[in-house]
Amino acid sequence: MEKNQKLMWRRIDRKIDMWRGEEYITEFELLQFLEQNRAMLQSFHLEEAKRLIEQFLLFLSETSDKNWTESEWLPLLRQLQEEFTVEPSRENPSQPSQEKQPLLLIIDDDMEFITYMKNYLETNGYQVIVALTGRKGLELFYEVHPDLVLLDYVLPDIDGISLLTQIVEKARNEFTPIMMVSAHVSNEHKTLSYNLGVWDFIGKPINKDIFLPFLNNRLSYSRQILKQTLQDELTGAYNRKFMERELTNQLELCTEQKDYCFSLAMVDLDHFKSINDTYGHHMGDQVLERFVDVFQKLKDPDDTISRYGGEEFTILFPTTDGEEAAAKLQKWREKFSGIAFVSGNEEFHVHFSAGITETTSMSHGKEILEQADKALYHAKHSGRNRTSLYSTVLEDIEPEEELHLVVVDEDPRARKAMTDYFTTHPFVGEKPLKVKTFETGEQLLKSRWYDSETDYVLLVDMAGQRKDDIELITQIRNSYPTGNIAITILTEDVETERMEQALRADVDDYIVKPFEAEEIKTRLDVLVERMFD
Ligand code: GH3
Ligand code: MG
Repeated sequence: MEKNQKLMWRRIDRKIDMWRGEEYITEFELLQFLEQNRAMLQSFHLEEAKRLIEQFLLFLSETSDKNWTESEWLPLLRQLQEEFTVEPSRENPSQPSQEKQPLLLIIDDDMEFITYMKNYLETNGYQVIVALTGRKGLELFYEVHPDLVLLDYVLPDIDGISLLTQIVEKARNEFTPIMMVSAHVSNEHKTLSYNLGVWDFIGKPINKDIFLPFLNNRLSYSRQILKQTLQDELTGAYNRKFMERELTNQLELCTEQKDYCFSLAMVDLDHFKSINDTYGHHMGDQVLERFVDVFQKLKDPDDTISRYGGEEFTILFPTTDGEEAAAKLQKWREKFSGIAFVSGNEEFHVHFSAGITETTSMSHGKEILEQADKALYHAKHSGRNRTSLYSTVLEDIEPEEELHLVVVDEDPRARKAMTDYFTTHPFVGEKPLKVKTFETGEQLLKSRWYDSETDYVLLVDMAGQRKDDIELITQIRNSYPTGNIAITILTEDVETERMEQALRADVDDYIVKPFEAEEIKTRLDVLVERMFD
Protein backbone atom coordinates (compact mmCIF):
# COMPACT_ATOMS: atom_id res chain seq x y z
CA MET A 1 0.00 0.00 0.00
CA GLU A 2 2.75 2.38 0.97
CA LYS A 3 4.47 1.73 -2.33
CA ASN A 4 1.33 2.75 -4.24
CA GLN A 5 1.06 5.92 -2.19
CA LYS A 6 4.64 6.83 -2.98
CA LEU A 7 4.05 6.07 -6.61
CA MET A 8 1.03 8.37 -6.71
CA TRP A 9 2.94 11.07 -4.86
CA ARG A 10 5.73 10.90 -7.41
CA ARG A 11 3.34 10.90 -10.36
CA ILE A 12 1.74 14.11 -9.14
CA ASP A 13 5.09 15.67 -8.36
CA ARG A 14 6.36 14.95 -11.83
CA LYS A 15 3.23 16.43 -13.37
CA ILE A 16 3.62 19.56 -11.26
CA ASP A 17 7.20 19.94 -12.43
CA MET A 18 6.13 19.44 -16.03
CA TRP A 19 3.23 21.89 -15.93
CA ARG A 20 5.22 24.53 -14.13
CA GLY A 21 7.07 25.19 -17.35
CA GLU A 22 3.78 26.02 -19.14
CA GLU A 23 2.06 29.38 -19.16
CA TYR A 24 -1.25 27.61 -18.60
CA ILE A 25 -2.82 24.20 -19.02
CA THR A 26 -6.18 23.39 -20.54
CA GLU A 27 -9.06 22.19 -18.44
CA PHE A 28 -9.12 19.07 -20.59
CA GLU A 29 -5.51 18.26 -19.64
CA LEU A 30 -6.30 18.66 -15.96
CA LEU A 31 -9.41 16.53 -16.29
CA GLN A 32 -7.53 13.82 -18.14
CA PHE A 33 -4.79 13.67 -15.52
CA LEU A 34 -7.30 13.45 -12.68
CA GLU A 35 -9.24 10.74 -14.46
CA GLN A 36 -6.16 8.65 -15.01
CA ASN A 37 -5.32 8.98 -11.34
CA ARG A 38 -8.81 8.00 -10.39
CA ALA A 39 -8.46 4.86 -12.48
CA MET A 40 -5.20 3.99 -10.76
CA LEU A 41 -6.63 4.67 -7.32
CA GLN A 42 -9.48 2.32 -8.01
CA SER A 43 -7.05 -0.54 -8.40
CA PHE A 44 -4.84 0.65 -5.53
CA HIS A 45 -7.84 0.71 -3.19
CA LEU A 46 -7.03 4.23 -2.05
CA GLU A 47 -10.62 5.26 -1.56
CA GLU A 48 -10.23 8.63 0.14
CA ALA A 49 -8.00 10.05 -2.53
CA LYS A 50 -10.34 8.68 -5.17
CA ARG A 51 -13.27 10.50 -3.55
CA LEU A 52 -11.26 13.74 -3.51
CA ILE A 53 -10.58 13.42 -7.23
CA GLU A 54 -14.26 12.77 -7.86
CA GLN A 55 -15.10 16.00 -6.05
CA PHE A 56 -12.65 17.90 -8.25
CA LEU A 57 -14.03 16.28 -11.36
CA LEU A 58 -17.53 17.56 -10.58
CA PHE A 59 -16.33 21.03 -11.51
CA LEU A 60 -14.51 20.12 -14.69
CA SER A 61 -15.84 19.52 -18.14
CA GLU A 62 -14.30 17.88 -21.20
CA THR A 63 -15.76 20.54 -23.47
CA SER A 64 -14.67 23.55 -21.44
CA ASP A 65 -12.20 25.89 -23.17
CA LYS A 66 -10.95 27.36 -19.91
CA ASN A 67 -7.21 27.67 -19.43
CA TRP A 68 -5.85 27.09 -15.93
CA THR A 69 -2.98 29.12 -14.55
CA GLU A 70 -0.50 27.78 -12.03
CA SER A 71 -2.11 29.61 -9.11
CA GLU A 72 -5.36 27.80 -9.98
CA TRP A 73 -4.21 24.24 -10.66
CA LEU A 74 -1.31 24.00 -8.20
CA PRO A 75 -3.31 24.17 -4.92
CA LEU A 76 -5.57 21.46 -6.29
CA LEU A 77 -2.73 19.08 -7.09
CA ARG A 78 -0.95 19.85 -3.84
CA GLN A 79 -4.10 19.01 -1.91
CA LEU A 80 -4.32 15.75 -3.77
CA GLN A 81 -0.63 15.03 -3.28
CA GLU A 82 -1.05 15.39 0.47
CA GLU A 83 -3.33 12.38 0.42
CA PHE A 84 -0.32 10.28 -0.52
CA THR A 85 2.18 11.54 2.02
CA VAL A 86 3.48 8.45 3.71
CA GLU A 87 3.87 8.67 7.46
CA PRO A 88 7.05 6.97 8.62
CA SER A 89 6.93 3.49 10.12
CA ARG A 90 3.24 2.93 9.79
CA GLU A 91 3.93 -0.61 8.73
CA ASN A 92 4.69 -3.22 11.29
CA PRO A 93 8.39 -3.82 10.72
CA SER A 94 8.28 -7.33 12.07
CA GLN A 95 5.96 -8.41 9.26
CA PRO A 96 7.64 -9.87 6.19
CA SER A 97 6.75 -7.97 3.04
CA GLN A 98 3.71 -9.19 1.20
CA GLU A 99 3.93 -10.87 -2.18
CA LYS A 100 3.18 -8.14 -4.69
CA GLN A 101 0.08 -8.25 -6.85
CA PRO A 102 1.13 -8.40 -10.49
CA LEU A 103 0.68 -5.08 -12.25
CA LEU A 104 -0.68 -5.14 -15.80
CA LEU A 105 -0.61 -2.26 -18.21
CA ILE A 106 -3.28 -2.29 -20.90
CA ILE A 107 -2.64 0.09 -23.77
CA ASP A 108 -5.80 0.13 -25.81
CA ASP A 109 -8.44 2.63 -26.89
CA ASP A 110 -11.27 0.11 -27.00
CA MET A 111 -13.24 1.24 -23.92
CA GLU A 112 -15.47 -1.81 -23.87
CA PHE A 113 -12.47 -4.16 -23.90
CA ILE A 114 -10.62 -2.16 -21.26
CA THR A 115 -13.48 -1.98 -18.77
CA TYR A 116 -14.30 -5.61 -19.22
CA MET A 117 -10.67 -6.80 -18.83
CA LYS A 118 -9.86 -4.46 -15.98
CA ASN A 119 -12.84 -5.54 -14.00
CA TYR A 120 -12.26 -9.21 -14.70
CA LEU A 121 -8.51 -9.12 -13.94
CA GLU A 122 -8.88 -7.03 -10.82
CA THR A 123 -11.38 -9.44 -9.36
CA ASN A 124 -8.79 -12.15 -10.04
CA GLY A 125 -5.97 -10.59 -8.06
CA TYR A 126 -4.24 -8.36 -10.61
CA GLN A 127 -3.64 -4.64 -10.49
CA VAL A 128 -4.53 -3.10 -13.81
CA ILE A 129 -3.72 0.32 -15.15
CA VAL A 130 -4.86 1.50 -18.52
CA ALA A 131 -3.70 3.93 -21.17
CA LEU A 132 -6.02 5.01 -23.93
CA THR A 133 -3.28 6.39 -26.14
CA GLY A 134 0.17 5.24 -27.16
CA ARG A 135 1.78 8.33 -25.71
CA LYS A 136 0.22 7.68 -22.31
CA GLY A 137 1.10 4.01 -22.54
CA LEU A 138 4.72 4.85 -23.13
CA GLU A 139 4.76 7.23 -20.18
CA LEU A 140 3.12 4.70 -17.85
CA PHE A 141 5.39 1.89 -19.01
CA TYR A 142 8.44 3.82 -17.84
CA GLU A 143 6.74 5.19 -14.76
CA VAL A 144 5.11 2.18 -13.16
CA HIS A 145 7.28 -0.73 -14.38
CA PRO A 146 4.39 -3.11 -15.15
CA ASP A 147 4.86 -6.87 -14.89
CA LEU A 148 3.10 -7.46 -18.20
CA VAL A 149 1.83 -5.31 -21.06
CA LEU A 150 -1.24 -5.87 -23.21
CA LEU A 151 -0.80 -3.73 -26.29
CA ASP A 152 -3.37 -2.96 -28.95
CA TYR A 153 -2.07 -3.20 -32.51
CA VAL A 154 -4.07 -0.15 -33.55
CA LEU A 155 -3.97 2.97 -31.36
CA PRO A 156 -5.37 6.44 -31.99
CA ASP A 157 -2.11 8.38 -31.91
CA ILE A 158 0.84 6.10 -32.64
CA ASP A 159 0.45 2.55 -33.87
CA GLY A 160 1.17 -0.40 -31.62
CA ILE A 161 4.19 -1.43 -33.66
CA SER A 162 5.95 1.88 -33.29
CA LEU A 163 5.17 1.89 -29.55
CA LEU A 164 6.49 -1.65 -29.35
CA THR A 165 9.83 -0.63 -30.80
CA GLN A 166 10.14 1.99 -28.07
CA ILE A 167 9.49 -0.31 -25.15
CA VAL A 168 10.71 -3.66 -26.33
CA GLU A 169 14.33 -3.33 -25.30
CA LYS A 170 13.58 -2.40 -21.72
CA ALA A 171 10.85 -5.05 -21.58
CA ARG A 172 13.31 -7.65 -22.83
CA ASN A 173 15.96 -6.66 -20.30
CA GLU A 174 13.44 -6.95 -17.51
CA PHE A 175 11.68 -10.06 -18.85
CA THR A 176 8.38 -8.17 -19.05
CA PRO A 177 6.05 -10.07 -21.39
CA ILE A 178 4.38 -7.98 -24.05
CA MET A 179 1.19 -9.36 -25.58
CA MET A 180 -0.15 -7.83 -28.74
CA VAL A 181 -3.94 -7.77 -28.95
CA SER A 182 -5.94 -7.05 -32.05
CA ALA A 183 -9.36 -7.52 -33.56
CA HIS A 184 -7.71 -8.02 -36.95
CA VAL A 185 -5.22 -10.83 -36.81
CA SER A 186 -3.29 -11.35 -40.00
CA ASN A 187 -0.18 -13.47 -40.47
CA GLU A 188 1.67 -10.37 -41.59
CA HIS A 189 0.82 -8.52 -38.35
CA LYS A 190 1.80 -11.55 -36.34
CA THR A 191 5.11 -12.02 -38.12
CA LEU A 192 6.04 -8.38 -37.67
CA SER A 193 5.12 -8.40 -33.98
CA TYR A 194 6.95 -11.62 -33.19
CA ASN A 195 10.02 -10.40 -35.07
CA LEU A 196 10.02 -7.31 -32.94
CA GLY A 197 9.82 -9.26 -29.70
CA VAL A 198 6.22 -9.71 -28.50
CA TRP A 199 5.65 -12.91 -26.56
CA ASP A 200 2.14 -13.50 -27.89
CA PHE A 201 -0.34 -12.23 -30.42
CA ILE A 202 -3.93 -12.63 -29.32
CA GLY A 203 -7.08 -12.06 -31.34
CA LYS A 204 -10.10 -10.26 -29.96
CA PRO A 205 -12.55 -11.19 -28.56
CA ILE A 206 -10.53 -12.82 -25.81
CA ASN A 207 -11.85 -15.95 -24.16
CA LYS A 208 -11.38 -14.96 -20.54
CA ASP A 209 -11.48 -18.49 -19.17
CA ILE A 210 -8.47 -19.42 -21.26
CA PHE A 211 -6.84 -16.04 -20.89
CA LEU A 212 -6.45 -16.16 -17.11
CA PRO A 213 -4.41 -19.39 -16.85
CA PHE A 214 -2.49 -18.28 -19.93
CA LEU A 215 -1.62 -14.99 -18.24
CA ASN A 216 -0.65 -16.70 -14.99
CA ASN A 217 1.59 -18.99 -16.95
CA ARG A 218 3.39 -16.16 -18.71
CA LEU A 219 3.83 -14.23 -15.49
CA SER A 220 5.15 -17.16 -13.53
CA TYR A 221 7.72 -17.86 -16.27
CA SER A 222 8.82 -14.27 -16.36
CA ARG A 223 9.04 -14.15 -12.55
CA GLN A 224 11.06 -17.35 -12.48
CA ILE A 225 13.54 -16.08 -15.06
CA LEU A 226 13.85 -12.76 -13.26
CA LYS A 227 14.42 -14.54 -10.00
CA GLN A 228 17.14 -16.69 -11.45
CA THR A 229 18.96 -13.84 -13.10
CA LEU A 230 18.66 -11.41 -10.23
CA GLN A 231 18.79 -13.57 -7.14
CA ASP A 232 21.59 -15.21 -5.25
CA GLU A 233 20.87 -18.92 -4.94
CA LEU A 234 22.32 -19.57 -1.50
CA THR A 235 20.82 -16.72 0.48
CA GLY A 236 17.82 -15.64 -1.62
CA ALA A 237 19.17 -12.08 -1.52
CA TYR A 238 19.27 -10.24 -4.83
CA ASN A 239 22.53 -10.27 -6.73
CA ARG A 240 24.88 -7.52 -7.74
CA LYS A 241 23.21 -7.02 -11.11
CA PHE A 242 19.91 -6.27 -9.39
CA MET A 243 21.57 -3.90 -6.96
CA GLU A 244 23.20 -1.97 -9.78
CA ARG A 245 19.82 -1.62 -11.50
CA GLU A 246 18.10 -0.51 -8.32
CA LEU A 247 20.85 1.95 -7.59
CA THR A 248 20.37 3.49 -11.04
CA ASN A 249 16.62 3.74 -10.37
CA GLN A 250 17.23 5.45 -7.06
CA LEU A 251 19.63 7.90 -8.68
CA GLU A 252 17.02 8.70 -11.31
CA LEU A 253 14.59 9.59 -8.55
CA CYS A 254 17.21 11.93 -7.12
CA THR A 255 17.34 13.84 -10.39
CA GLU A 256 13.58 13.90 -10.76
CA GLN A 257 12.73 14.97 -7.23
CA LYS A 258 14.42 17.79 -5.46
CA ASP A 259 14.30 16.41 -1.92
CA TYR A 260 14.58 12.73 -2.64
CA CYS A 261 16.96 10.88 -0.38
CA PHE A 262 18.06 7.27 -0.12
CA SER A 263 20.79 5.38 1.70
CA LEU A 264 23.07 2.56 0.73
CA ALA A 265 24.72 0.26 3.24
CA MET A 266 27.65 -2.05 2.66
CA VAL A 267 27.60 -4.86 5.17
CA ASP A 268 30.27 -7.49 5.86
CA LEU A 269 30.36 -10.35 8.36
CA ASP A 270 33.14 -10.12 10.92
CA HIS A 271 35.88 -12.74 10.95
CA PHE A 272 33.84 -14.94 8.70
CA LYS A 273 36.87 -16.78 7.46
CA SER A 274 37.52 -18.11 10.94
CA ILE A 275 33.91 -19.36 11.13
CA ASN A 276 34.56 -21.40 8.00
CA ASP A 277 37.91 -22.54 9.35
CA THR A 278 36.54 -23.51 12.76
CA TYR A 279 33.09 -24.92 11.98
CA GLY A 280 33.34 -25.75 8.27
CA HIS A 281 32.00 -24.15 5.10
CA HIS A 282 28.62 -25.80 5.45
CA MET A 283 28.13 -24.02 8.75
CA GLY A 284 29.44 -20.82 7.09
CA ASP A 285 26.74 -21.18 4.44
CA GLN A 286 24.06 -21.56 7.10
CA VAL A 287 25.27 -18.39 8.78
CA LEU A 288 24.99 -16.51 5.49
CA GLU A 289 21.46 -17.82 4.90
CA ARG A 290 20.33 -16.91 8.38
CA PHE A 291 21.97 -13.50 8.15
CA VAL A 292 19.88 -12.59 5.10
CA ASP A 293 16.77 -14.26 6.45
CA VAL A 294 16.80 -12.15 9.61
CA PHE A 295 17.10 -8.98 7.55
CA GLN A 296 14.28 -10.00 5.20
CA LYS A 297 11.99 -10.40 8.18
CA LEU A 298 12.88 -7.06 9.74
CA LYS A 299 13.16 -4.82 6.72
CA ASP A 300 10.60 -2.38 5.37
CA PRO A 301 8.91 -3.51 2.17
CA ASP A 302 10.95 -1.31 -0.17
CA ASP A 303 14.37 -2.08 1.31
CA THR A 304 16.40 -4.53 -0.76
CA ILE A 305 19.39 -6.63 0.17
CA SER A 306 21.81 -7.88 -2.48
CA ARG A 307 24.84 -10.12 -2.26
CA TYR A 308 27.74 -8.04 -3.44
CA GLY A 309 30.24 -10.88 -3.26
CA GLY A 310 31.33 -13.55 -0.75
CA GLU A 311 30.12 -12.43 2.65
CA GLU A 312 29.56 -8.84 1.67
CA PHE A 313 26.07 -7.43 1.06
CA THR A 314 24.61 -4.11 -0.02
CA ILE A 315 21.29 -2.75 1.13
CA LEU A 316 19.33 -0.02 -0.56
CA PHE A 317 16.99 1.96 1.67
CA PRO A 318 14.74 4.13 -0.51
CA THR A 319 13.37 7.37 1.00
CA THR A 320 15.57 6.84 4.05
CA ASP A 321 18.31 9.06 5.44
CA GLY A 322 21.56 7.77 6.93
CA GLU A 323 20.42 7.95 10.55
CA GLU A 324 17.24 6.03 9.81
CA ALA A 325 19.19 3.42 7.88
CA ALA A 326 21.62 3.08 10.81
CA ALA A 327 18.67 2.55 13.17
CA LYS A 328 17.35 -0.21 10.92
CA LEU A 329 20.77 -1.89 10.87
CA GLN A 330 20.92 -1.67 14.64
CA LYS A 331 17.70 -3.70 14.92
CA TRP A 332 19.18 -6.25 12.56
CA ARG A 333 22.42 -6.34 14.54
CA GLU A 334 20.62 -6.96 17.82
CA LYS A 335 18.51 -9.74 16.40
CA PHE A 336 21.28 -11.43 14.41
CA SER A 337 24.00 -11.18 17.06
CA GLY A 338 21.57 -12.74 19.53
CA ILE A 339 21.34 -15.94 17.53
CA ALA A 340 23.31 -18.82 19.00
CA PHE A 341 24.64 -21.00 16.18
CA VAL A 342 25.31 -24.54 17.30
CA SER A 343 28.08 -26.79 16.02
CA GLY A 344 28.58 -30.04 17.94
CA ASN A 345 28.80 -29.05 21.57
CA GLU A 346 29.80 -25.51 20.78
CA GLU A 347 27.71 -22.39 20.51
CA PHE A 348 28.87 -19.27 18.79
CA HIS A 349 27.58 -15.83 17.79
CA VAL A 350 28.33 -13.87 14.64
CA HIS A 351 28.59 -10.10 14.21
CA PHE A 352 28.79 -7.77 11.26
CA SER A 353 30.18 -4.36 10.37
CA ALA A 354 28.46 -1.86 8.13
CA GLY A 355 29.14 1.38 6.30
CA ILE A 356 26.31 3.67 5.23
CA THR A 357 26.18 6.57 2.85
CA GLU A 358 23.11 8.72 2.29
CA THR A 359 22.45 10.39 -1.02
CA THR A 360 20.36 13.46 -1.60
CA SER A 361 21.69 14.69 -4.89
CA MET A 362 22.79 13.24 -8.15
CA SER A 363 25.99 11.24 -7.77
CA HIS A 364 27.52 8.33 -9.62
CA GLY A 365 26.70 4.82 -8.48
CA LYS A 366 30.40 4.06 -8.30
CA GLU A 367 31.02 7.00 -6.00
CA ILE A 368 28.20 5.93 -3.67
CA LEU A 369 29.54 2.39 -3.45
CA GLU A 370 33.01 3.72 -2.73
CA GLN A 371 31.70 5.95 0.04
CA ALA A 372 29.81 3.08 1.67
CA ASP A 373 32.91 0.92 1.31
CA LYS A 374 35.07 3.56 3.00
CA ALA A 375 32.58 3.80 5.85
CA LEU A 376 32.65 0.00 6.16
CA TYR A 377 36.44 0.10 6.24
CA HIS A 378 36.15 2.63 9.04
CA ALA A 379 33.75 0.38 10.97
CA LYS A 380 36.15 -2.56 10.64
CA HIS A 381 39.07 -0.47 11.80
CA SER A 382 37.19 0.95 14.74
CA GLY A 383 36.74 -2.50 16.22
CA ARG A 384 34.08 -4.24 14.05
CA ASN A 385 30.50 -5.12 15.10
CA ARG A 386 29.38 -1.55 14.40
CA THR A 387 28.01 0.80 11.75
CA SER A 388 29.81 3.88 10.44
CA LEU A 389 28.05 6.67 8.60
CA TYR A 390 30.13 8.09 5.79
CA SER A 391 29.10 11.71 6.44
CA THR A 392 30.14 11.57 10.10
CA VAL A 393 33.31 9.52 9.82
CA LEU A 394 34.57 11.27 6.72
CA GLU A 395 37.25 13.15 8.64
CA ASP A 396 38.46 10.02 10.38
CA ILE A 397 39.01 8.17 7.15
CA GLU A 398 42.68 8.60 6.59
CA PRO A 399 43.96 8.91 3.07
CA GLU A 400 44.52 5.35 2.03
CA GLU A 401 48.07 4.17 2.44
CA GLU A 402 48.53 1.93 -0.52
CA LEU A 403 50.67 -1.14 -0.37
CA HIS A 404 52.39 -2.26 -3.57
CA LEU A 405 52.79 -5.93 -4.25
CA VAL A 406 55.59 -6.46 -6.75
CA VAL A 407 55.67 -9.93 -8.28
CA VAL A 408 58.76 -11.18 -10.10
CA ASP A 409 57.95 -14.45 -11.82
CA GLU A 410 58.95 -15.68 -15.27
CA ASP A 411 55.79 -17.78 -15.63
CA PRO A 412 53.09 -15.60 -17.25
CA ARG A 413 50.30 -17.82 -15.87
CA ALA A 414 51.58 -17.36 -12.35
CA ARG A 415 51.75 -13.58 -12.86
CA LYS A 416 48.21 -13.54 -14.18
CA ALA A 417 46.88 -15.76 -11.39
CA MET A 418 48.42 -13.44 -8.82
CA THR A 419 46.99 -10.31 -10.45
CA ASP A 420 43.53 -11.91 -10.75
CA TYR A 421 43.47 -13.05 -7.15
CA PHE A 422 44.54 -9.76 -5.66
CA THR A 423 42.17 -7.78 -7.87
CA THR A 424 39.30 -9.51 -6.11
CA HIS A 425 41.06 -9.39 -2.71
CA PRO A 426 42.40 -5.86 -2.79
CA PHE A 427 43.49 -5.63 0.86
CA VAL A 428 46.52 -7.13 2.56
CA GLY A 429 47.07 -6.55 6.25
CA GLU A 430 44.02 -4.28 5.86
CA LYS A 431 45.90 -1.95 3.52
CA PRO A 432 44.60 -1.36 -0.01
CA LEU A 433 46.81 -3.21 -2.42
CA LYS A 434 48.12 -2.55 -5.92
CA VAL A 435 49.82 -5.33 -7.91
CA LYS A 436 52.68 -4.91 -10.40
CA THR A 437 54.31 -7.84 -12.13
CA PHE A 438 57.69 -8.32 -13.80
CA GLU A 439 59.16 -11.22 -15.70
CA THR A 440 62.71 -10.72 -14.44
CA GLY A 441 64.57 -8.89 -11.70
CA GLU A 442 66.40 -6.94 -14.36
CA GLN A 443 63.13 -5.58 -15.72
CA LEU A 444 62.06 -4.55 -12.26
CA LEU A 445 65.29 -2.69 -11.53
CA LYS A 446 65.14 -0.88 -14.86
CA SER A 447 61.60 0.33 -14.21
CA ARG A 448 60.70 3.28 -12.00
CA TRP A 449 59.02 1.12 -9.44
CA TYR A 450 60.10 2.76 -6.19
CA ASP A 451 58.86 5.69 -4.19
CA SER A 452 60.09 6.23 -0.63
CA GLU A 453 56.57 7.07 0.66
CA THR A 454 55.10 3.68 -0.27
CA ASP A 455 55.36 0.28 1.41
CA TYR A 456 56.31 -2.66 -0.79
CA VAL A 457 56.10 -6.41 -0.65
CA LEU A 458 58.31 -8.11 -3.21
CA LEU A 459 57.30 -11.62 -4.13
CA VAL A 460 60.18 -13.25 -5.96
CA ASP A 461 59.80 -16.67 -7.53
CA MET A 462 63.01 -18.63 -7.09
CA ALA A 463 61.66 -21.88 -8.43
CA GLY A 464 62.88 -21.13 -11.95
CA GLN A 465 66.50 -21.57 -12.94
CA ARG A 466 67.26 -17.88 -13.39
CA LYS A 467 70.44 -16.73 -11.82
CA ASP A 468 69.50 -13.12 -11.19
CA ASP A 469 67.15 -13.83 -8.26
CA ILE A 470 69.83 -13.61 -5.62
CA GLU A 471 71.39 -10.61 -7.35
CA LEU A 472 67.99 -8.89 -7.32
CA ILE A 473 67.52 -9.47 -3.61
CA THR A 474 71.07 -8.40 -2.78
CA GLN A 475 70.81 -5.28 -4.87
CA ILE A 476 67.50 -4.27 -3.35
CA ARG A 477 68.82 -4.75 0.14
CA ASN A 478 71.99 -2.80 -0.64
CA SER A 479 70.49 0.07 -2.63
CA TYR A 480 67.10 0.72 -1.00
CA PRO A 481 65.94 1.33 2.57
CA THR A 482 64.81 -1.86 4.33
CA GLY A 483 62.02 -0.22 6.35
CA ASN A 484 59.44 -0.11 3.58
CA ILE A 485 60.33 -3.18 1.54
CA ALA A 486 59.44 -6.69 2.66
CA ILE A 487 60.74 -9.56 0.55
CA THR A 488 59.12 -12.96 0.29
CA ILE A 489 60.43 -15.70 -1.95
CA LEU A 490 58.58 -18.56 -3.53
CA THR A 491 60.51 -21.78 -3.66
CA GLU A 492 60.05 -25.44 -4.48
CA ASP A 493 62.71 -26.69 -2.15
CA VAL A 494 63.93 -25.14 1.08
CA GLU A 495 67.15 -27.04 1.43
CA THR A 496 69.12 -25.66 -1.45
CA GLU A 497 72.20 -23.53 -1.63
CA ARG A 498 70.33 -20.74 -3.38
CA MET A 499 67.75 -20.66 -0.62
CA GLU A 500 70.50 -20.36 1.91
CA GLN A 501 72.01 -17.50 -0.08
CA ALA A 502 68.64 -15.82 -0.28
CA LEU A 503 68.04 -16.07 3.43
CA ARG A 504 71.49 -14.62 4.07
CA ALA A 505 70.63 -11.79 1.68
CA ASP A 506 67.93 -10.89 4.16
CA VAL A 507 64.57 -12.05 2.82
CA ASP A 508 61.74 -11.72 5.30
CA ASP A 509 59.73 -14.84 4.54
CA TYR A 510 59.47 -17.73 2.11
CA ILE A 511 56.58 -19.79 0.84
CA VAL A 512 57.00 -23.33 -0.44
CA LYS A 513 55.33 -24.31 -3.70
CA PRO A 514 52.73 -25.49 -4.53
CA PHE A 515 50.46 -23.08 -2.72
CA GLU A 516 47.04 -21.49 -3.10
CA ALA A 517 46.83 -17.74 -3.77
CA GLU A 518 44.77 -17.54 -0.57
CA GLU A 519 47.73 -18.92 1.38
CA ILE A 520 49.93 -16.16 0.02
CA LYS A 521 47.38 -13.62 1.19
CA THR A 522 47.30 -15.05 4.70
CA ARG A 523 51.10 -15.02 4.91
CA LEU A 524 51.30 -11.49 3.53
CA ASP A 525 48.64 -10.30 5.99
CA VAL A 526 50.86 -11.36 8.85
CA LEU A 527 54.03 -10.03 7.27
CA VAL A 528 52.51 -6.64 6.48
CA GLU A 529 50.96 -6.21 9.90
CA ARG A 530 54.27 -7.11 11.51
CA MET A 531 56.41 -4.89 9.32
CA PHE A 532 54.36 -1.87 8.38
CA ASP A 533 51.72 -1.24 11.06
P1 GH3 B 1 36.75 -9.28 8.28
O1 GH3 B 1 36.18 -9.19 9.65
O2 GH3 B 1 37.91 -8.37 8.09
O3 GH3 B 1 35.71 -9.07 7.24
O4 GH3 B 1 37.34 -10.74 8.12
P2 GH3 B 1 36.74 -11.96 7.30
O5 GH3 B 1 37.39 -13.20 7.79
O6 GH3 B 1 35.25 -11.93 7.35
O7 GH3 B 1 37.13 -11.56 5.82
P3 GH3 B 1 37.93 -12.28 4.67
O8 GH3 B 1 37.68 -11.43 3.46
O9 GH3 B 1 39.35 -12.53 5.07
O10 GH3 B 1 37.24 -13.68 4.50
C1 GH3 B 1 36.01 -13.85 3.91
C2 GH3 B 1 35.75 -15.32 3.80
O11 GH3 B 1 34.42 -15.58 3.30
C3 GH3 B 1 36.68 -16.00 2.83
C4 GH3 B 1 35.80 -16.90 1.99
O12 GH3 B 1 36.29 -18.19 1.97
C5 GH3 B 1 34.46 -16.86 2.71
N1 GH3 B 1 33.32 -17.02 1.81
C6 GH3 B 1 33.02 -16.30 0.72
N2 GH3 B 1 31.87 -16.74 0.15
C7 GH3 B 1 31.45 -17.80 0.90
C8 GH3 B 1 30.32 -18.70 0.82
O13 GH3 B 1 29.46 -18.62 -0.07
N3 GH3 B 1 30.21 -19.65 1.77
C9 GH3 B 1 31.13 -19.77 2.78
N4 GH3 B 1 30.95 -20.72 3.68
N5 GH3 B 1 32.21 -18.97 2.85
C10 GH3 B 1 32.37 -17.98 1.95
MG1 MG C 1 34.28 -10.30 6.49
